[in-house]
Amino acid sequence: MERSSELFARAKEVLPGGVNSPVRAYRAVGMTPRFISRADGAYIWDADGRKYIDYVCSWGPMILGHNHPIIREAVQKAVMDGLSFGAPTQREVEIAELMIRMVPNVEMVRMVNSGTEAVMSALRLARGATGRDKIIKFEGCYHGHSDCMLVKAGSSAMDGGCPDSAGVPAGTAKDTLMAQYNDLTSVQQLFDENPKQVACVIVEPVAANMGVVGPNPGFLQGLRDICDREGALLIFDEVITGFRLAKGGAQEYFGVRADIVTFGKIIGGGMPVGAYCGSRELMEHVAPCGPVYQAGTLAGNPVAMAAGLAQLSYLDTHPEVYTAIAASAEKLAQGMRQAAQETHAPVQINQVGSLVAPFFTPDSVQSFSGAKRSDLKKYASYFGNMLDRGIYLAPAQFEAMFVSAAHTRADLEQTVAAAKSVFESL
Ligand code: KE4
Repeated sequence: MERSSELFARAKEVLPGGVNSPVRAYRAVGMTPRFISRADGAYIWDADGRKYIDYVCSWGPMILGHNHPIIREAVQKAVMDGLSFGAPTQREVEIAELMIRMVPNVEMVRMVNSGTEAVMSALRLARGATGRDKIIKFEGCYHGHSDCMLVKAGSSAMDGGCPDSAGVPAGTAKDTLMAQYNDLTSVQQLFDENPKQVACVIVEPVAANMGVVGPNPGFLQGLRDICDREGALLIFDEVITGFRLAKGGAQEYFGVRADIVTFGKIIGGGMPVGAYCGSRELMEHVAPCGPVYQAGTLAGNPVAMAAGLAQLSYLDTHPEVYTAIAASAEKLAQGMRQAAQETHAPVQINQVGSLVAPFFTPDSVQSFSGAKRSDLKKYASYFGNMLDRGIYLAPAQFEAMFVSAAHTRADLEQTVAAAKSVFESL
């Protein structure tokens, strides 16, 4: 681990915490982060040459595995024509047409450069279209780092103990109202307390930034019904679930219609891409058509579009990927549950589609309060022991395991065996 240690020492001199995104610093698990030098298929190699089975998958984008030849070749070809023009290109039209074909209830797309930017823009659109200021989000859900979303946020905002970030003015935070995931009463109560003031409800259709917690039956449709009754917009933040749960994402998977859908991760194929989508009527509020301003130098970047178009086109023509990754995740989850039972370890394994997460608690986890009961010290110990066994997991409890089309049966069996040996030591 010498090379990673050396690099981390240097990194901490020039990057806050030695990283460009907090979760990568391994603070939640109290270890020196592994610096990664390359990746291929389901595997990554660290700077010291150690190989791991990768369940981070760049936090979701690598649904087909790393370094997929179709995506690599598309990028290599695109690069030959230039890196960026700041002008409209054919590929932006092609990927938007494809996304509209794959995703229900969307008629227009606006490309941005990250999930954060997609959510920030979607919230501005919701406020601009409704003329209302307040937003309802759910405690423990994470929607990127725009100011109004850094209120009781999930993901690594939880790890650093700063779910309410410094630097967010009270004037901003006051318009962000907090509900509880899987609790429709908490949502209705906020509408009752703020009549005709709520522009939108934003939700991760599957909460994957508190570990993985799926929606209870009726929860998402309940949000749809409340928003319809209250004249608010429903935003599905599908930065993780988009093009992962199904071709059409969570709207297709759960059969619930959102007004605005945000994407990231998978739609960039590993390159920096985000998007927000909705009906023509809504999206034509966005500049230059309408008064909601949003812009970006590298939005729709031709190389990034080439990567995203290659990945989405593959998913569109290979729908069998979805049944395969869900089956792999089910096998992984079942194997880990059996390992927990055989070792009498207090571990819950949640799984929705190709998303999996362990919680170190004897009780089932169906809410954020349940997720917070997980023993974080046990998670840290599990993480370190799994790393030693060649399994690369999220270095924090409040994340997800991402299963890709590249994970083989042998990879899954090796992962379950490693988990069992670690559970025995808990
Ligand atoms: P980005 O700005 O990181 O591209 O996307 C923000 C975002 C928005 N919405 C959801 C549901 C998300 O999960 C994310 C980002 N996910 C985290 C992982 N939990 C990215 C990893 C990181 O922060 O380094």
